[in-house]
Amino acid sequence: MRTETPPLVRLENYRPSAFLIDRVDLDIRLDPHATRITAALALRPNPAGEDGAPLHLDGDDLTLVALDLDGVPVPAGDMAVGPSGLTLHRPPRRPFVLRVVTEVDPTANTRLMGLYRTEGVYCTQCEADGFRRITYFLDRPDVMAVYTTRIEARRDEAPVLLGNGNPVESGPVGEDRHYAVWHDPHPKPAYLFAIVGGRLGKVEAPFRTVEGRAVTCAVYVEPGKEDRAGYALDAVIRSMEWDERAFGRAYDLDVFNVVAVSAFNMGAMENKGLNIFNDKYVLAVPETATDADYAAIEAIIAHEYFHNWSGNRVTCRDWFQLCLKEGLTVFRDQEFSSDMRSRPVHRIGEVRSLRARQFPEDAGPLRHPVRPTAYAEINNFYTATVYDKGAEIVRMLRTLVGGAAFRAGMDRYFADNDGRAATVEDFLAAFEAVTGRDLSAFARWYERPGTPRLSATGAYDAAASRYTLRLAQTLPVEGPPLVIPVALGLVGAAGPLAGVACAGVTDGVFVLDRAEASVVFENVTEEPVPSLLRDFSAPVRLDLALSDAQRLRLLAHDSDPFNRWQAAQDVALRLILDPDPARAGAFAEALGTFLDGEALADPAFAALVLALPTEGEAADALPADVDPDAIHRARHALRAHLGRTLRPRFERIEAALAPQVSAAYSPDAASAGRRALRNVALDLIAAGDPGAGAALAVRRLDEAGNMTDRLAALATIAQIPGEAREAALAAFGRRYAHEPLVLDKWFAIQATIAEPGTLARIEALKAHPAFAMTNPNRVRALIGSFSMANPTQFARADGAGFALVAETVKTLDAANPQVAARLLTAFGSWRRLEKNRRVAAAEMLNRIKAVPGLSRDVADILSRTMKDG
Ligand code: B3K
Ligand code: ZN
Repeated sequence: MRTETPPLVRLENYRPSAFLIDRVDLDIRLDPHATRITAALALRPNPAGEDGAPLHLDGDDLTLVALDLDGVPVPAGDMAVGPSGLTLHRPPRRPFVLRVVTEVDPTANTRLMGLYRTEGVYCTQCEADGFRRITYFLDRPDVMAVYTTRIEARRDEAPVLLGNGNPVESGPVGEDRHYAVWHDPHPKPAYLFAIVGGRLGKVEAPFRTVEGRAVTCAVYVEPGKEDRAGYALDAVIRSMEWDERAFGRAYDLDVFNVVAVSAFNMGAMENKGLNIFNDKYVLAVPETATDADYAAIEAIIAHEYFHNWSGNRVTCRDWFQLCLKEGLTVFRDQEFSSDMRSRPVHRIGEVRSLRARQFPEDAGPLRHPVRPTAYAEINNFYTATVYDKGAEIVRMLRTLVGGAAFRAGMDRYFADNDGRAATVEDFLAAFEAVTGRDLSAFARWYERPGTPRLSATGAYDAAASRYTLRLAQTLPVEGPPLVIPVALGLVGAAGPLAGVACAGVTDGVFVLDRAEASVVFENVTEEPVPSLLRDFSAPVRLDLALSDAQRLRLLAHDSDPFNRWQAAQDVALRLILDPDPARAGAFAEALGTFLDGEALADPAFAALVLALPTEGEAADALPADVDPDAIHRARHALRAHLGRTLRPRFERIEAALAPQVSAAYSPDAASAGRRALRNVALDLIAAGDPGAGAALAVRRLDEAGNMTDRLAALATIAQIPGEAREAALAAFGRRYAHEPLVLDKWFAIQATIAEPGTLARIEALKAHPAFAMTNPNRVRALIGSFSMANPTQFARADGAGFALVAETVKTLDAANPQVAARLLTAFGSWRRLEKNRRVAAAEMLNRIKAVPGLSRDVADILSRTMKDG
């Protein structure tokens, strides 16, 4: 057993490394069970580091074969080797070369960190601390070196050998082996190191950078699946073009490789010149991938590519600065997707996901600042807070300084920090330098945990034609106020009010940098409805008491698409939390008018307006004692009401869209929007009339020419008990028996059926030949979807849902702690449940706690989840 509450690493204890490594020469002989790694490390004392310190190299699960210093074996008495690394007691005070020979077993590596094998392919994952599972090293991001990597393997086992940087040479070794040498001229931290070896097919395309460099871009996949790699390759090319145009960032190597592997702990990894991807985010053809998959592939390809500048050329000084690369890169990929698709529709999607994942995190025991100040296990900090709230901070910064100054600040940041390991302070300093502004108050966003509340009250003085808005901010944790950009406007009975004057509002934005402030609008000739936080200008919770009628005015007339959507969400949320037939009727009527007017003009937007807040969002809006069954019932009743009242509209929409939807599949945003609207309509028809809905869904399943429509129909019928459902599920399972990524969708749909029988269904699916605890995608599809997207069954009052997830966490922890820990975060909101469920959750957490030898990953999440208060 390691320890119950793992020790903390603290930001305040950061010290520069006592040694630096300038060059790394690696020779890696791939072997399924005994891969041998020879590393020549050119070390020197760090002038900024502690003088006279011993040299401690990190290591994890390594067999040390040999160690010599400047060609002389290191005597046993001069060193110590332990489970966390290797120490040289008296290292030289001058530059020297340490040659380290280690051996690892990639086949036995079930943690999927370091060097491992998946479906016979050798690959690596080094972020955050996997390189120490390959060789002994200063495994910290502020130690940056130039790497040359020679990889050798049996030709039949690994005909393709890839490394970071540019290919230098390759050739045969004896009868049946071969080698390849790769050189990466850009100094990088060890977490960006990668190699791949295996049988892989590829598609490739040339790209010429704005600086004139000829680049070959390639996407490697399982042989035979090359036809599924085209969309990802196209997304690479579009990302390269966009980063040149939008941020002035050009690519800097002769090759850019993407490799898809089947077992991967996360989505993808931005290794220099050799991005390694979960195949879920690469492989796509219309028969197996949905519109959402295409959009995710585009976004993640872009995200990893954009890291080449925001993360790789400029990296992080230490892991506390993780948001420096992640928040910024999420912001960059969001901007890319917004340019490729519909900006307002994309923004709504970003906010939905922020509210679904980050808001609950920020309100529960796993809450932490965007820049944490302490961690026990850094891999547990790749969170929605660091990524998505981190991106919101960058977005607010752009709103505050304006587009032109933002671009100038980004240019300055890249210029000043290129080749360096930087901090959040360095980032903000670039914007201070170009704008002359003091951003120290804004910087609090990085430090203050919890979601701020913004409350607003308005008063209209008809005689003076004046409207006064009082804004106040409160934070869950005491402290000085935040700088909150509030984009706003006033909406009259027929549309946004023009000719209104307001001091303190620039380009439609008021900056609230005090606890409270008043905003006074003059020339207001009718009582307005305020439209606040347009485009979701800050990641806060807004308290603004409006009537349904006022909100529905915003839906009908606001100029800001985000707030139009938000208005419908707000009305729906109130109806879920506080059902009322009369108000539901008025809501349905307003939606009907909206659909008549614009559904066909912007189907993607209309589909979002019809998508009610999720059960999770409804739970998140309650202060305590959450009863998921009550929420489910109320939400379903509202859906059923809309389905019945709006059915003629839905049928008209269906008829109008049918010809376009049945045309040849194209993944573009407009076509996806049409499919989305038609599928939401189907789902609401089914909510209102399950019999008719099931029949329609069966017909759609037969007719569907692509996975988007087929899966939507399956998801609809899955929530309607009966023989038709069982037949549809069985047929789908047979049809895609040999398509693991499609079976994942099938697992997920069944895991999210809101019925008590789901537990037995999941137990049966665990025995399905395609299910494997060793593949994170399978676990996430079946168990992760259950815990994250089936609140009534996960949080069953009898505790059986919690038990299922707890059992999985316990089993998985021995093999893959990172995935186990991530699964455990589903318990993050347990204290907000009603009493019986709370007691049941506590019991399961205690059961996990009693398991001897928990990993640091799981022990860390567990101890924070269980901490009082
Ligand atoms: N940087 C990786 C995530 C690494 C997670 C390590 N536990 C992918 C990304 O955010 O781009
Ligand atoms: Zn990233």
